[in-house]
Amino acid sequence: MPTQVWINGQFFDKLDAKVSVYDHGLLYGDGVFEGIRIYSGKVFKHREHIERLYDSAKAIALTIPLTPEQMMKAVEDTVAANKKVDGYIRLIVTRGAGNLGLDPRKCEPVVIVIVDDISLYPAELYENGLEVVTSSYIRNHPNATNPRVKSLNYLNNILAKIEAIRAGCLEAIMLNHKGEVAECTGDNLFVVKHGVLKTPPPDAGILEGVTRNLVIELAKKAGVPFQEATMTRHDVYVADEMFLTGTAAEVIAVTKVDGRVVGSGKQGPITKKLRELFTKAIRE
Ligand code: PXG
Repeated sequence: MPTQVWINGQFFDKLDAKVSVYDHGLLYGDGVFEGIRIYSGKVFKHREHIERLYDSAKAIALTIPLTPEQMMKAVEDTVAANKKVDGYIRLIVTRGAGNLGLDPRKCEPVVIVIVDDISLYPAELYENGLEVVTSSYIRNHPNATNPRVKSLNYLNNILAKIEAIRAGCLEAIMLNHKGEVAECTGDNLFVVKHGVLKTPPPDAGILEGVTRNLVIELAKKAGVPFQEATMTRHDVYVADEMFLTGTAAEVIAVTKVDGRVVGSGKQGPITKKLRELFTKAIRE
């Protein structure tokens, strides 16, 4: 059976799952989304993702035509229809089809649930770590399209990603308008310095990642000293360890930044420990 995509309450075969060319999600990137994992047949951190989706929608004045409970059921139904045990859910709410103008008042929101697979970084990168560069594109100013909103407008991040790829890397660190470290193009960033785990605070211009929050919780439980900290590029250059977190990447070590070797040049001990705790958490 082809992949079944849920659109506004109906299932469509993948190739027949379509939206209007007048949809403001396509025309203007007007909408919000979530990326969620399915581990062992369970939707991972389902409520956290749904909550963030509704917060994102509220922030852009988009009323989702379902209650959170109905949304969760649509997700569960789509997972079941696709018989997915391990996979990836892309939940999208677009402003919907309107006319060719920015005014969203004629738009009827479209809710889409896609259940498919996710491609991981090659396994050896989880052992050896990623090399990253700092992007010349800064993260969006919080008074523009706020990074705390997971909106359909990812052009800024895509430009940073292209820059990373051109530099021979898979990820880029994005700074904020003050020159402070924010996050990567689709992952949050952590460093370890003198045994203390640090990550930028939400107001540094980041998406407050579900994986980020889980890793903080795991670190605290394991007794790893932790603080949210404002950081500059210098802090990542001189870090003892560095790693990224995200639904797609999970927890992955970074071993080189702008050509500088991070710590020992290998996945560090605290990163390793947190990766193990994360792996345990997704199995539970
Ligand atoms: N920052 C940004 C800008 C993101 O887009 C994260 C941090 C991590 O958040 P979570 O909640 O996932 O821990 C994200 C999430 C993809 C993909 O296809 C990207 C994300 C999630 C899932 C898939 O590249 N980004």
